[in-house]
Amino acid sequence: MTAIDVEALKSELLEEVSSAADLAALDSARVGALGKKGKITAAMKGLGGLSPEERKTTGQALNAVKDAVAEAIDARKADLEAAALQQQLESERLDVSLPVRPESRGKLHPISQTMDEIVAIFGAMGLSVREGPNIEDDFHNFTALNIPAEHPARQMMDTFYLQDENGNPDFEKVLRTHTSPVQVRTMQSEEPPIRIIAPGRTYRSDYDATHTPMFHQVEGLVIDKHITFGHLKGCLQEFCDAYFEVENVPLRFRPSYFPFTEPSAEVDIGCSREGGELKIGHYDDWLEILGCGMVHPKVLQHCGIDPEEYQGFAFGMGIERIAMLKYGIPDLRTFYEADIRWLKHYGFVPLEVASLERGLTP
Ligand code: 2U9
Repeated sequence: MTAIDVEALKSELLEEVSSAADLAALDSARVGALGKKGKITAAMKGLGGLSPEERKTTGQALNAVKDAVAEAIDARKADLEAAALQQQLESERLDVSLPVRPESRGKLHPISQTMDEIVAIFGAMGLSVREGPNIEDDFHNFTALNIPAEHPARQMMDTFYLQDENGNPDFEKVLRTHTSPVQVRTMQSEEPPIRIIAPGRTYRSDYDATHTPMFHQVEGLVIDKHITFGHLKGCLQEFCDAYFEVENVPLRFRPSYFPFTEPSAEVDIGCSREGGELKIGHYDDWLEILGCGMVHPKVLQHCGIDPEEYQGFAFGMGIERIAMLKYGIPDLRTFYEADIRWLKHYGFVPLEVASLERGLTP
């Protein structure tokens, strides 16, 4: 066995380590030097053929080479990792001086805004919100409201009748035609005094320029021991002044008929349509905005309230209609077209919540 040229082996291996261009090349240099089939391991195996003296010195020298190569690998690895990090920092640099991209904010739909305003106004008068199911039974939508079977009001309301999956003819569910069933349910489950409003979706099979199959209503109900038509007038006057932001809006109560109220009235507000522009206030024209009346004694009875002891008033209005009046929206159907340009134009800034203290509209 010839003597091993340890120095030559050392410089060859160190050269391989220092010339490794990346971590993968460095790893193959490591395997080639220190691995099971690596050059140092092979040289160690060759020691057996040397004289005892040479074996000792060469063995020590090979161990020193092994340590030197391992150390060089660690150092090269640290260099390569630092270089990779530096390169990543350069290529992923953030320019913090760039202005932020403009953020596109959503808007509140005019229906939501109008509902919030209505809730704020009646809330300040002590009425709180109740909700109920959109799918109703015949009793809550009709019978309790003094609209018995065969009553013409059932046809007038263009009801959507629902079927169960077996086509059972006794299945009597409907899409609610008004939010009145919410008040029926409240009277059934709560004790007077009752002071509530019921805003929500309602459904009628009707579609033209002024009717859509789904629309929104808000109804109000106040039940107590000595409630009069005077309370109704005061409540609606306060509502109209606050909602239209006009002091003492002229109100006109015209006698009308609803099965669930007696007496019943339709309410007009004073307005001017001169020059094609609608103005609300003390002018010589009138505009219908809502219906109302004293709750019919039969309705109180159906809901478990003694009409000898309690009476109350109720009112109802279409939310789209009063939103169109206040915000100058000319066409009902545009409420449901989900046209983003329409929403940007007629929508409201979210989080600027309607309140009487801050002004209803931002
Ligand atoms: C109960 C008792 C009475 C609610 C009322 C009206 C008059 C009314 C219409 C306005 C326009 C519906 O959206 S619209 O088509 N509503 O005119 N609503 S009194 O009366 C009730 C409700 C519930 C238990």
